[in-house]
Amino acid sequence: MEFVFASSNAGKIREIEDLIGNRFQIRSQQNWGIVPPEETASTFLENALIKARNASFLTGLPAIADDSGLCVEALNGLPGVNSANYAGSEEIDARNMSKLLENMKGIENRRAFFICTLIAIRAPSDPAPIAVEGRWYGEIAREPKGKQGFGYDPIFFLGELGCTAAELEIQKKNNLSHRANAFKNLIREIDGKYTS
Ligand code: ITT
Repeated sequence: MEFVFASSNAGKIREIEDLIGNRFQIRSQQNWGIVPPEETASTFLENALIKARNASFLTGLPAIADDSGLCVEALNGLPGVNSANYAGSEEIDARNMSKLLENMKGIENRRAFFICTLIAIRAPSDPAPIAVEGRWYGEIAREPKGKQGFGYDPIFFLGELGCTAAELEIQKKNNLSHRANAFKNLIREIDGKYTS
């Protein structure tokens, strides 16, 4: 079965290519030159649905969308659905991290989690989307460290490993991450629910 992946984020696309392997075919919406829709909703679930419907409508294919972000306990879940644009409309990872570190100055509770919500639909009008999620718990570091990954990985500290997510090789991140867990759930659901 072939899906369009409703994302234009190069970091996500790299990770999901590794996660999906050859279980089913998946091609980024960038292959069709699709302009990402505005993510106007206040939940990951709704924004994933907006992206999946847009890509499915424009390609005529079943679609998978990933809406994800970082939720910080002491900031009541921020940056949350605005993780990509936390420091402004241009997505620049370094600026987003600086703003978050600035807002965390003097805060001792550093607990946070990444969340990945995935949606699969067979068509834009699919009345029964598959929806799954994965979470990854850690802490906000005091300064960025590491060069792997993308987004907030350099300031996402994993206590049990003693390093940030950006210090992990992609395969290691893909064993542990919110996206890895969500994709495991998605593959199980698709195997059980889609027969062709
Ligand atoms: P698409 O909508 O085109 O997929 P996007 O980057 O706008 O790309 P989201 O709206 O889902 O995607 O925002 C996700 C943001 O959350 C992303 O830009 C990062 O800042 C952050 N994020 C999500 N997963 C992450 C990860 O595994 N590591 C680091 N940061 C992550």
